[in-house]
Amino acid sequence: MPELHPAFDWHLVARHLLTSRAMDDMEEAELYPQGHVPYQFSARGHELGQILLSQLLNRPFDAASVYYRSRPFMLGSGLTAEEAFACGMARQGSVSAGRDVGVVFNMPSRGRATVLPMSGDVGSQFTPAVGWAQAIRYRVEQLGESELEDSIATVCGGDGSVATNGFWSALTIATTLRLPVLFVIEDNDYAISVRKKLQTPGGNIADNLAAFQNLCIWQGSGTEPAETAALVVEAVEAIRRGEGPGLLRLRVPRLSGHSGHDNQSYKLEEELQEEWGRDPLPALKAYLVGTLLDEAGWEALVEEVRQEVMQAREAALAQPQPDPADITRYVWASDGGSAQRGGLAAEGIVLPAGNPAPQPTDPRRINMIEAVRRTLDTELALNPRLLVFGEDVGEKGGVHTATMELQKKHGEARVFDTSLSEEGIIGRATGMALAGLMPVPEIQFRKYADPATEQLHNCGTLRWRTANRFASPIVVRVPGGFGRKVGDPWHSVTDEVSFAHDVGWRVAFPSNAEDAVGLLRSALRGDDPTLFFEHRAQMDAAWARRPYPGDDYVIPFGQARFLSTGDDLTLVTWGAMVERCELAAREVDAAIELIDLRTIIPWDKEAVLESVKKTSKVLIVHEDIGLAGFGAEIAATIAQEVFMYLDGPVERLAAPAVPIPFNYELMEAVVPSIALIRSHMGQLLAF
Ligand SMILES: Cc1ncc(C[n+]2csc(CCOP(=O)(O)OP(=O)(O)O)c2C)c(N)n1
Repeated sequence: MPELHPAFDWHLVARHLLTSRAMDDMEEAELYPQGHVPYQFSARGHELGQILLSQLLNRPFDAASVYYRSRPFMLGSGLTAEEAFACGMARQGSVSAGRDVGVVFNMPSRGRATVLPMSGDVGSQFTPAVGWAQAIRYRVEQLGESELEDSIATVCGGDGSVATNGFWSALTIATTLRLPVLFVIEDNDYAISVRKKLQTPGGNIADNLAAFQNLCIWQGSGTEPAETAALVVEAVEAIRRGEGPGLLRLRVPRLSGHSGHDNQSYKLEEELQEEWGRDPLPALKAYLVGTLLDEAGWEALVEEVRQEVMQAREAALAQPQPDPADITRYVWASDGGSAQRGGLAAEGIVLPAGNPAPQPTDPRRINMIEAVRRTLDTELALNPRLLVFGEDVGEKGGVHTATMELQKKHGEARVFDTSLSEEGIIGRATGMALAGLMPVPEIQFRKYADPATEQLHNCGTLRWRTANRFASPIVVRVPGGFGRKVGDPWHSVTDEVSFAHDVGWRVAFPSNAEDAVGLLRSALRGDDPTLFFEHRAQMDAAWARRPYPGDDYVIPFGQARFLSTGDDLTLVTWGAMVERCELAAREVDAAIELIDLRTIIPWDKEAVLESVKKTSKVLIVHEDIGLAGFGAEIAATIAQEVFMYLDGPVERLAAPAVPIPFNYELMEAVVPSIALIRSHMGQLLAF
């Protein structure tokens, strides 16, 4: 009689596997056809390895970044069957309060792993997991939290997920930095209907990674209890001992369709039969009957679990529907207070509120780059959880020099270069913030945030999607915009409107050094994800230089600055256009009320509307293209809310819908010029 692997509570393994199976049965046979579960994902065939893994993740800072096939792992990590049903039924008691798909989970630790908020995008789970792993190391080595020493991060995905950018980005980060993270690939041969040979040559990612440096590899059956148990234990222990990172490939069958509506027509009959031959349920029964319990004991357990699952189903069905009145809550920290996990506030850390009055001690004016550098420097000194990173940010000090000397001063663990992957930079930052740090990544130029789009979206919506269980406040510095001497389609993009359209992001767009200090510091001490735009034309512009307003200076978001007041015309702008608007306004013989919004999200609606009520005429100027630019939002708000006060059309002046050109004359023809701003003001004043 074989010995049961001693690392596991096999009774619990059986219970969780039977629970998962009974839930899939009920959902497939009744709840999905009846419409109670609108979107069904079965884990049938995948259960064993997941449940075994869940039992090993018992250190206080262990984390798992899982995917939609991971419900057995969730049950093993403490999610109840009622909660799991409630998730599928989108009820109030679901882990997202009915906001997200039933298998898109999140869960603060219940004595086992913290389950990082999942996303629906395949592959997006990988880079936050390596961020968590890097945060473990940071907290142990830099913050002295030795009790976290052997904690690890794990991340699960299917054979299709190994083709994604996120997988490769995370693998690069994990192996170059030798992070304590285990990649678990549940290889079921298919990504919906696409066979795995299209995901990796030959179909076996573990074989293909054999030559990858700094990576331990294990692979084998995910359905044979003795073999799977030995593999999972070996892998987890090796990562805990610091031998990681590693990749564990478990071969499993997907015994149901990809999701509720998939009938698997693309699989041959023999293939289906072969897959059922690898069902882990009878294999587990054979492993346990005669060792842990007898045949009658097994049957009794099956029946007991079935009864429990039926009760859980009824309890979930009886749960209330979520209240539509709450649906806009939890986009921002201010909506519901700190999350249970993620950011500093969740760990009870309160940073000084700062002083909204500038207190310069030196009248000399610094440029915007120096303003950013000084603010990062003081906040690094104030907050030991703050980290600054990105491409060329470390030794070189950034291609825009904003981080010059910071690595020397604060050390390589806190100010560092990253691999060239924007998805990796932002996804890692998300994982670090979830682990209680304040990451401040730099994206080298606005255009190069493109590869990070998925991670930016998911970071922004994370608090809302988890109904405030988790938050991921990060501050992303993004230089961009036209240069004073040169522009081009790659380095001169602003496109701030797409960030404004990204749910959950605060967006700052300072025009000068003083505002840069106040807004950046406010973001760094805040609890929401923030995009901080650094305009290339303003970085060293004489106009933008100001005295340093002090180490405690903050500007609350959503408060515009009035550069001039007047009754004749309201001029609304931000970023580099503020300078041009001010120069243009000087040349006009009228009383212009010039408003620098300073932040796009939130924008100071009240200041703009009050001004328009007074002047009755408004011109909005921005350098991003006019087509669906942020000016359209402002114009629509004015038209809707103060229409009766208007004495002329709501005018917008912005770039035509083309990229910024390389040739200087062409560039100046695209970016709104002082002359053009002046002539638009003149026309509107004469209207
Ligand atoms: C970025 C992205 N592209 C496409 C999809 C649609 N989609 C959902 S699951 C899936 C297949 C994933 O297969 P695999 O990673 O092998 O996991 P399995 O479902 O087999 O467990 C696809 C294409 C998605 N969710 N995200």
